Amino acid sequence: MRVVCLAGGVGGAKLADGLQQTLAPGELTVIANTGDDLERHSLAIWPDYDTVLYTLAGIAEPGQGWGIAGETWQVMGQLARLGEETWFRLGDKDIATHLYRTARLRDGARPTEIALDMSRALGVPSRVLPMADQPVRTRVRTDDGWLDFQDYFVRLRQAPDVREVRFAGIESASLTPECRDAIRSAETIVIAPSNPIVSIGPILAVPGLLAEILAARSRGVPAVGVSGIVGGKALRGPADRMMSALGEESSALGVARRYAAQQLLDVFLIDHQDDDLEEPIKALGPDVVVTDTIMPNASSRARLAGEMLDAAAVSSARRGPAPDPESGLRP
Ligand code: FO1
Repeated sequence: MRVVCLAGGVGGAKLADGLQQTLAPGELTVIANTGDDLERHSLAIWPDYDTVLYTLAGIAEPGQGWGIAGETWQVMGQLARLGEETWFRLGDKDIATHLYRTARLRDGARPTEIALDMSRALGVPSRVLPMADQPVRTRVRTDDGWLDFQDYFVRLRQAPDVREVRFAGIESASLTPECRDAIRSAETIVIAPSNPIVSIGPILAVPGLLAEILAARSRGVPAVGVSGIVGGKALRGPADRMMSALGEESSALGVARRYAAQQLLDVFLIDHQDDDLEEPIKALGPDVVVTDTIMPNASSRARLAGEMLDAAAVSSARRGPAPDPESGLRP
């Protein structure tokens, strides 16, 4: 069962871990958001990618969800003594990742190549791919003007209202052969419970990527998503406030509307707390499964991942073979 999972940071990493537990080695490919990437202290930092990588390698810091377990903070402490701004905190072990990556980039390696080498080195049985090899930077417009994403997210603790979101550089980004091949050979596409605007949004905005997913869907490959907004609140991060500020409904229905508008969903999983949204979401097109979507531990990650794959298989069997692209008729 070859699965492609589109993922942002912590929520995406948890679901990817559940999928990795459920699937055989090599069957999972994660396409990770790179819009959150930044350069600090002259180092190339890929927060969402690293969160997924560390989680799948079993070395993620369990409490905060990002960074490496058992970190020390000697380098940050010394940088602070030298008068550097240290609001974006990099642990000592994490810094090794950024040093390695920055050197490889300087030597001309492609980000995807570096990513695959890193996941191999850490013994990860899945493929974790950056969404593109070209730099894409998410920027948000607040009442005080445009901000880099991590300025908004970490330095300002997501306090300002977001009026507009832009993925700088997206027009020059292109689908990598690795992402294209993964989608072309996928038997199920999974959309993780990540922020639909700034985590899944940039991935879908990579030119050619959505078209590949839609082509897979038209071949009968099911696409399954799960809401990261439960009871109107984001499980983590600012997705709920962002959706409201952008005039969208901050709920599982709001998330489903986004994905359904892009023809992305065969089936959508929502939490028991949102069972009143089942019918309105079904009216948008996808099948709906109401379940427990919160993942407090490893076994709940595997359970949710398994339920998503089962729901995708049921939906695909119910819908039958894809329509003939010429006639629009099902065989
Ligand atoms: N998040 C924070 O809230 N504070 C930090 O200091 C911080 C540092 C950091 C360093 C490396 C890394 O890979 C992630 C880090 N994150 C930090 C998480 C990150 O900013 C966000 O979780 C994502 O960008 C949002 O998906």
